Amino acid sequence: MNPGISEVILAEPRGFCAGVDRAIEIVERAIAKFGAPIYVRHEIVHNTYVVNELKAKGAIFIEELSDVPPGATLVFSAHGVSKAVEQEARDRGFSIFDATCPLVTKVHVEVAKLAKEGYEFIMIGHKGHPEVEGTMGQLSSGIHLVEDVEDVARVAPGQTDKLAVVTQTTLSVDDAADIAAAVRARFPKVREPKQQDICYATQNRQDAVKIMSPQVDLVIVVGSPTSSNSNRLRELAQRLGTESYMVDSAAELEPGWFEGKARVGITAGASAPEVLVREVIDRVRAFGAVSVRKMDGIEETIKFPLPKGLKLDDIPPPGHIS
Ligand code: 0CG
Ligand code: SF4
Repeated sequence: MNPGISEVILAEPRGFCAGVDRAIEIVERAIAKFGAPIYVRHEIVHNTYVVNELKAKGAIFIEELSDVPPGATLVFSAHGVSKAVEQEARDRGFSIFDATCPLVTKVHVEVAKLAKEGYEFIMIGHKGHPEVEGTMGQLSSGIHLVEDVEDVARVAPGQTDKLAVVTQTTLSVDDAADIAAAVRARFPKVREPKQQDICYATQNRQDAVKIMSPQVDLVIVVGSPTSSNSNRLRELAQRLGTESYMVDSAAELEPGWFEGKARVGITAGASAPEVLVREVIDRVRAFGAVSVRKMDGIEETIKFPLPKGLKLDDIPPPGHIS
């Protein structure tokens, strides 16, 4: 019990985005329609709880397509895949459902379109992240990754007349702007996306943390360690001068964090389910919080359609890609 905590403030918006809702629904519908097991390439979204729930329902998560048996149904994760992975999955004859977020696909489409026009790309993103591998893997060459401003000084495109910037969708909005400015300074003719590639959900959750942080003494972010957008929320609160921790579940909360903290802010990454937020609130109440207040914030109404073939009367043939 910590008598110091007077109030919990909930960030708005927080938690699931439209791309995550859709990706989870694709796996659930595939299981309901075709029966378990359904294979999923990579964690469908970067959340331990979501992955464990889907495993319990009959999903099998794999990284290598060689681990998927012939004739199986395979779902690509929300983060997207490279052309090589897509081709290998087709060659192996799987029934494929693509849960790539439409906002990631939009970046893939832009890369393919500009590449045909002779462009090379500077991609702003985190090395090794599956979305970066998927976007860079839309082309066999000509995409150069920069992770920070220092990388911009080192990057060596083959030409600079036709150069375009693309970004990972889940970056720090402020860091990406700084890196893009450095790219612009070094390559003044560079083409930038009309609308930033950083998605609405990443932007809105970071904006909410910017409003919330100065009002609280501690920020708790619900999210898994692998989740880029969740990590960015914790990092942002910390940069704004508010002590901040990211937890995968309420069990990870440490009582010591709350000592001397009157107001506690809670948010959740785009892949973190609300049930975990509720459990965190309950535990913070048990530590002594008196009231829970929801911040005012943007209401997100965006929803993405499901791929064809997942309605109950619509069974696709083997080897299709939807
Ligand atoms: O934030 P990243 O890209 O790591 O993904 P996560 O699965 O956490 O969230 C949304 C998606 C895709
Ligand atoms: Fe799509 Fe953004 Fe959600 Fe990723 S975080 S799944 S890009 S809406």
